[in-house]
Amino acid sequence: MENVQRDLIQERTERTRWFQHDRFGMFIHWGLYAIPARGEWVRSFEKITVEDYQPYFDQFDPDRYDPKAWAKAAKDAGMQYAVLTAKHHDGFCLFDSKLTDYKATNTKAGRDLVAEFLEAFRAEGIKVGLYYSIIDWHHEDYPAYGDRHHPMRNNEAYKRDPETFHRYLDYMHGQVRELLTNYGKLDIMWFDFSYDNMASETWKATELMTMIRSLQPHILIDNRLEGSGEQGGSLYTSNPSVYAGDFASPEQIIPPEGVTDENGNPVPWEACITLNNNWGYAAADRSYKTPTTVIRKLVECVSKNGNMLLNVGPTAKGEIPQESLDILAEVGQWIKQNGASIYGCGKADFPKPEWGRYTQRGNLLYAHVFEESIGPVNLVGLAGKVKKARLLADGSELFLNRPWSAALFEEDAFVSFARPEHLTYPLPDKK
Ligand code: JFZ
Repeated sequence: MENVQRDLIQERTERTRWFQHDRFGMFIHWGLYAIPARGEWVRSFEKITVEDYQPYFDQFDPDRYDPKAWAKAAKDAGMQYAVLTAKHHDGFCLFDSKLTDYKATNTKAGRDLVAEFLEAFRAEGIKVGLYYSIIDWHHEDYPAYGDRHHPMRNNEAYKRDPETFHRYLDYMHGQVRELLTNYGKLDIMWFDFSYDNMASETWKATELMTMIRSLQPHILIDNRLEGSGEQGGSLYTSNPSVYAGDFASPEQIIPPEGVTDENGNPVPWEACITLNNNWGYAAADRSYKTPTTVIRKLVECVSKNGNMLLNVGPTAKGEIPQESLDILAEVGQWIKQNGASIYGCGKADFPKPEWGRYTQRGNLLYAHVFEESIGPVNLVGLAGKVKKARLLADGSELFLNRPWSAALFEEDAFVSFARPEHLTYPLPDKK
């Protein structure tokens, strides 16, 4: 038994190798909710009935959908993978499922939007994943009675027969099979989400996982089939369940200490973060993060062995909002010069410095200076351990004087330090 568990963790470590290298991805929340433009929960929050939501299906016409432009924006931002909502909680499918009529091909879009997304992103060399909501507010056999978020929860007429839930499970498993069979190699399957008693085996999770692993053995799966708290969270133990998933998915938060299991061993994780305060397009939400914040939060994730999945919410027309594109472009400018401090990097061997953060890859330590200093940046704790310092952006050398302070960084300057065993630059002439 113990060996079996060790194998599961070992397999997870191998499967997630690329993921833990790539560090930075694009999340895309897109669906009918882009039309009301008040976020992807609009149907639930505003208690909109299936009937009153129908006009959005009838009107959906993303005539400026150009996934090549999305892929280019992701590429230029330095993102290495992308995850698109194939189906969100409202049940609308961006892909051409044979199991429902509630899909993009039956709207004015008239296209399989998932297929085109996958093609465009793969062409840019970006790894691809699909988000699939295991909650479904549209399917007639999805139990409103069990859904505390369901808009019709308190409507007696709407409480469906729990005995028919298996039909929903057939549908859900069937759609996952379609996605894993008809769309080539997928790198990530991102399920969302378990709650209350709607968790783990309620979804027939063992069966689902067995199918997924048999169809696409290398695919990464998030941890939201299992749920958290008492009924789940086995990803954080030395005994993960078969449906524990490959990585933790903290949402709108960067875990203070990163993510480790009960024995202190690192668990792969990915913080999913919005650019403003909504996942789906929200026209009135102007509270965008600054590029500096995004960069620093990405650095923070990497400094704690984690990834960042940064969200965009395309409009009803199919375009990523200009505000988001502008932020991504600036992040990309920074990544172009400083990507070496992100990709393949993780937690450093040294504690967080007072002026910023370290990331590290092998013998290279990257110092991310967030805070202006008066005089040299202090490198307390590095004495004798750093051989050479240079500015990552332009390769210029930095003066290291005893007792180990480095001179002259501007705010948001970044230095790389080659440690003694990895000396690539000649030391300055000794007088
Ligand atoms: C979920 C979705 O509901 C949301 O629309 C978005 O897709 C996000 C990435 O994931 O959000 C959640 C999931 C779980 C909880 C809260 C929000 N939860 O368990 O409390």
